[in-house]
This record gives sequence, C-alpha cells and structure tokens, in this order.
Amino acid sequence: MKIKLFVIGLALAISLVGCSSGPAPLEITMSAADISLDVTRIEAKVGQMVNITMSNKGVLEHNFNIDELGVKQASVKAGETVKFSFSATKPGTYNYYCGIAGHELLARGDLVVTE
Ligand SMILES: [Cu+2]
Repeated sequence: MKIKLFVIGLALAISLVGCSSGPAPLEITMSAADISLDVTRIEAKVGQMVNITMSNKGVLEHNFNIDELGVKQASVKAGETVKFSFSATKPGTYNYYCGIAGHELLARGDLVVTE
C-alpha cells in the first residue's frame, strides 16, 4: 500500500513539473537592415517565452517594440547584437516594429499568439 501511494505521489509530482514548465521557449534569430527586419512573422503560444537575438546588419540604428506587451528594446547600433525576451498572456496578433522615426512601416512584423 505504501509503495502504491508513493508511485501515485511520484506520478503527480512529475505531472506538476510538466505543467509548470509550459511550452519550450521559442528561439528567434533576427536581422535588422536599412530599413527592414528579416523575420516578419513569429508564431508563439500563450505563455511561451520568445527569446529574440537581434543583430543590426545595417548602418542606421534600429530597435524593437511591441506596444501591447510593453516591449521597448533600446536602439541597437550598427554591427551590434542584443538579446531580449517576452511572452504574451492572451492570444492575438501583435504588431512589432522599429520605433526609429520613419522605420515603423518598413521594419515591422506580426507576432501571432495562439492558445
Ligand atoms: Cu529601424
């Protein structure tokens, strides 16, 4: 009887660990150029951590913003690479863009988050 309870307890512990970890993080490598982003669509799950490695391959500065998620990555100078992360708690399509004046319409993309 004690062994059976132990096995049930162990199974419960394993399933709880499985739940709390959620979906594996999404690794995205992105390049910014003058004036574009080479990744224009990112598909993620609710609660999934999105890890971005963004390299600036251009001459101008570029940055990365998602207004609805409060993502405001500081500007990246030419030749530099930054890493940053975010996740969404609700499904939806979130616009991301470079906030440097005049870049928003060209250097942009959609983060599509589903359940
Ligand atoms: Cu830009």
